[in-house]
Amino acid sequence: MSDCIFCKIIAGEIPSKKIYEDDELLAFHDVNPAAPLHFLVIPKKHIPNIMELDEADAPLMGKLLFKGQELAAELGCAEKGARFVINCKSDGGQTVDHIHLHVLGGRRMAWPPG
Ligand code: DGP
Repeated sequence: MSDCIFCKIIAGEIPSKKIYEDDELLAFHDVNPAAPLHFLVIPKKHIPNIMELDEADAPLMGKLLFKGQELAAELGCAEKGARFVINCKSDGGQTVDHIHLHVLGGRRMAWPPG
């Protein structure tokens, strides 16, 4: 999608600190980290938010979640864990309309979120 920041990151038009890439997924560090480790995993397919997933997207989202787990473990969170978050639309606090998994680690998280 031409005006989507994350599609521009996928296309290389906006730089990012890339962690992982394959034909379906991209992972990169969040520009505004909320924890010592904070990265995003996104599908290359432009899906605006979790409410707009089709059933056919289920394998892709499973792969995305598993990649988030693998990368979190590789980046030091295997023992103590991490927070895995997908914000959705305005009440969910979503600011970029391209579905993304936040992975936050390296500190103890509070619950419930604000
Ligand atoms: P959300 O509020 O769930 O939509 O989170 C969007 C996140 O995306 C937010 O934590 C900041 C991050 N972000 C926004 N623009 C950029 C960017 O240009 N580069 C990177 N690396 N992260 C971005």
